[in-house]
Amino acid sequence: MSGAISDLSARAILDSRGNPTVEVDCYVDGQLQGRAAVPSGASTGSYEAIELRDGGDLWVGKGVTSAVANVNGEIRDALIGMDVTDQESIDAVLISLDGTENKARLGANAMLGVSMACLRAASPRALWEHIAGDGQSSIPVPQMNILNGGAHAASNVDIQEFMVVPHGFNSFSDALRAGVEIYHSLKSVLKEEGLLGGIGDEGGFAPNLPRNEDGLRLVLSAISGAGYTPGEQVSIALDCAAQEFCHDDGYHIDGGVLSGSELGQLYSSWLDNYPIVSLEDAFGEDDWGAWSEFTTREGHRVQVVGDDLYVTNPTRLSKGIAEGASNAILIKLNQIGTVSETMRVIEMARSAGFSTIISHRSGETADHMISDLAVGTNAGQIKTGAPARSDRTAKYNQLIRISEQCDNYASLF
Ligand code: 2PG
Ligand code: MG
Repeated sequence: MSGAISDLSARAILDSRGNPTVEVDCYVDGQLQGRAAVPSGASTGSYEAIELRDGGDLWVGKGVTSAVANVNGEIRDALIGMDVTDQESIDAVLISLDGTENKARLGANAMLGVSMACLRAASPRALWEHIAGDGQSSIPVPQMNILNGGAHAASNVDIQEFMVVPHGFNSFSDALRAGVEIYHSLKSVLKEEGLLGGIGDEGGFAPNLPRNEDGLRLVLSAISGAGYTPGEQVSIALDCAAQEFCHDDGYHIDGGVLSGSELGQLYSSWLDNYPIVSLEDAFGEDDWGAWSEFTTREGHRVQVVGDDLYVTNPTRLSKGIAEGASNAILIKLNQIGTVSETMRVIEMARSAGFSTIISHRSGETADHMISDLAVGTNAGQIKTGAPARSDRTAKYNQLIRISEQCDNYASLF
């Protein structure tokens, strides 16, 4: 939709954890053309772009009044009249207006809300088609987080996410159905073992477990219990979010303290015994040596994914590429704060032969732009939580809609 931005208007709405977040409306030639809402993390990397929060007592310190005011004031004034289809220039103006390295002044939440709303407003057709342009598109293979731990649960489990990856199917709908059946199967398995309790932030079950490895065992029996062949049809992905249990003296896991090398050995034993295809944030965000050691040894048999390690930041990604720290990257719009910068990081990863996984945050809204982004950039994979709770199913449901038009289901191998 070509045309000039005639207005931008932001408000605070609620996210899936009950915290305020920024929603932005973009008007083109007087018409509302694009609306977008910003997600928010819990296990955030310290190198992420800064999410502006008010602090103080209101909203438990999580208010976004100043971020909203930045959109409705300074940002609106700077962008009015710009061509809404010129995403690069819009984002460049946002970045120079902010003037900081990490978007701390205007807030990455304010800036991303605007950047996303403009992307939507600029799309005359389905968003994924607009993003794809003349390029390839595909429906991504999902990583579905069915057992939650770490910062997303009140349990004793250190590993943050136990996910199933339904890769052995010819269509997205078959893959999604398998994931859903396994989610329900896990519920039965947990019930049988007397472990059924709460739900974590991403809609997965959140039991207390004797050891982290029990999560693998339970997910494995959920896969078989649903009638699928582990490893062939459905495999396991983990997001360890290891920064969360990385302390000065080492990694605190299963009641012990391990060095980076020892933790890598523990993961290797899991790779020997379980059909794990992807391992995210296996080590802390500054433990580059452990990352490279592990990727050199295991990168041939597992996807090693940097999330907090890279924070969708080109400088950190280029270090990771140079050092062979991983072979894949998790992509989150709000870690870097604009659409254009996110696109450039996806391109950079792809040129280095890294696989790309487009990701939600643990705090989400009904906005499903990441589904279109994953399809339109031909990312190959998406990570967007359990197939439960509207904030998560919004993304899967958008992929169902898109797959009526796009029948190219990505393959993992
Ligand atoms: C992650 C994300 C999403 P958070 O670590 O990958 O699952 O969690 O948004 O809390 O950083
Ligand atoms: Mg992660």
